[in-house]
Amino acid sequence: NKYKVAVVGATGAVGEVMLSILAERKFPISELVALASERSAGSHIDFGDDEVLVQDLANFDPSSVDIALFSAGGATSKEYAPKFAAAGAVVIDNSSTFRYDDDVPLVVSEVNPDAAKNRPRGIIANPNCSTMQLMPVLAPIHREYGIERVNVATYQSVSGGGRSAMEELGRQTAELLSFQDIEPKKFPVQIAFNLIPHIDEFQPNGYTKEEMKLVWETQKILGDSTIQVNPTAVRVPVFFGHSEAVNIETKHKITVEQARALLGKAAGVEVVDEHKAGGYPTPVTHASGKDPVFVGRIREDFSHPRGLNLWVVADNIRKGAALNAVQIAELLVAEGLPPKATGG
Ligand code: A2P
Ligand code: 11C
Repeated sequence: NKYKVAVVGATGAVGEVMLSILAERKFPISELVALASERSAGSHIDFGDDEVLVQDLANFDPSSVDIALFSAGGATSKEYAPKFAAAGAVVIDNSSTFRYDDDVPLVVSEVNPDAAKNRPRGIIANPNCSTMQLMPVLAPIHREYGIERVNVATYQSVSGGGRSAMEELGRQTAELLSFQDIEPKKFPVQIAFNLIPHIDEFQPNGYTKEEMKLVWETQKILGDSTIQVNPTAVRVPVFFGHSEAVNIETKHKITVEQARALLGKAAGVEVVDEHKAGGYPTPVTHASGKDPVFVGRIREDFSHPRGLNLWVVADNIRKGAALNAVQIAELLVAEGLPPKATGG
């Protein structure tokens, strides 16, 4: 089977990587449709060895699309994802619009792939990048040792905020190094040479939405609403790769050796944990441009009888967004989703 695949937001930071991962993994495509706003309609973007025309989403007829990968912001998903689903496409949506709806599965391909089969609205949600990279690490530990509580502080790169956020870090860095004044636009305050403990909107409880995503999504994906999550989400002046300092409390004690053995065979996870300079993952040295989630600094928490510390790093645009979306599409291929057009 070959499929007509639409990428909505194809010119964006995530969309561009979706295209390259679809080509790299040789996804069975009969036709690739690149969609964006009228701003970039008419331009061309790379898809493998070819170039494809970018079309205006607002004027596009989705009736022949089999699979649509959406990464064009929440408002675009809200308006157009139901239209694509009503036209018979399976939508894999990277925004937070549908993630918390009971009738929309939230899927990490290595963790809960079967959830993707039950999609009454024709929509499958892709988790937020900071939850995404935690799940392949926490799921095997939860299965064998029972996780009761997660304390997590994130160090999130600017690419999570899209192209304009990356441009802002680059511009501010250059301006400050040449003694010019800067004017924050995309971020609430200066991001270059700074840290910002504020991602997405403040909630009535004083947490940010980015922090609450870690709570809601962890419980939904691991299928256990008793897991307590205590999050702090911070933006850092790094271009690619989110990092997380994670402390877990388990029902049954897990030792460093047991954690290394378990994570060493976990799908999508790579352990980098040597007690020497550079023997740990960093966004630049390990994660950027790579598929796995990297785990290091594995330590028993000497302040708690059943506590474990982990340092988790991944490319937020790849595993955190584009790669998992393509892996969900691969689950559809594996389940034998019938394409609308045969022989394509
Ligand atoms: P465009 O290039 O036309 O602005 P990023 O997350 O890197 O900022 O990218 C956002 C992506 O979402 C881009 O591909 C952008 O297209 C697309 N996009 C934003 N708003 C819309 C919209 N209203 N309709 C279609 N695509 C949109
Ligand atoms: C960031 N995690 O790093 C965000 C980007 O809910 O899909 C993705 C927001 C989301 O800014």
